[in-house]
Amino acid sequence: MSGDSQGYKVVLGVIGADCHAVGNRILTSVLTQGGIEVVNLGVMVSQDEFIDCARAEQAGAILVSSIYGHGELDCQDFRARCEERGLGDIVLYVGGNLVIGKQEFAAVEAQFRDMGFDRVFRPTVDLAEVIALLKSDIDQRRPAGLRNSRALPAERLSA
Ligand code: B12
Repeated sequence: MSGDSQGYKVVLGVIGADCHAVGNRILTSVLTQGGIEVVNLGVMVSQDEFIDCARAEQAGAILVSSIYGHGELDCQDFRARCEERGLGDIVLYVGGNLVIGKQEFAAVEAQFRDMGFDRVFRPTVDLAEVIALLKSDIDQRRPAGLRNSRALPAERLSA
């Protein structure tokens, strides 16, 4: 794996009042090694902090972690907030221990997909798979002429 970001830039953080920091550091390290530039906001990040950063950095995706079990509450209306702030088409991923206790992952996945997340990951996900999906999803959201470039559609920048 190379460390060259090839124009793939993401904003990463742990949402809400969640202070679990270890997975966040691992994600940053593995994604960076996998050719993705990571702007890491660390822990206890609000929805607007993710969105402000994604706009300022012209990122192709927001990656939300939630480990302490309050993901549903913290992520509520995240996609709608992105839309309000001009990032309606941004790739939105969420992963971690999203709900309290043990629940069927398929149900959790369906719940977060309904909330507007493009992909939902369990804690044991293979991060090599995440890297491949991320590159493909970011490419698909870009206009053809801008594939593998950092530039975003002009309408996003003016919102
Ligand atoms: C260490 C730890 C703590 C430490 C955190 C220290 C720190 N600063 O990091 C302390 C003691 C502070 C703590 C506190 C709490 N904790 Co705690 N903690 C843990 C513990 C033991 C390990 C977490 C860890 O580091 N895992 C290792 C990393 C590598 O794994 P990870 O975080 O899951 O991240 C990986 C994946 O989830 C995935 N991933 C994560 N996000 C994303 C996002 C995307 C997009 C993708 C693709 C993948 C992905 O990739 C990561 C890297 O591999 C876990 C139990 C466990 N074995 O997991 C409990 C655990 C997470 N804690 C738990 C709880 C409940 C709490 C508290 C609420 C307890 C309390 N009552 O106070 C508080 C919350 C405090 C807060 N405000 O956040 C529960 C959560 C339960 C749930 N979700 O249902 C767990 C699971 C323990 C349990 N079995 O009950 N905790």
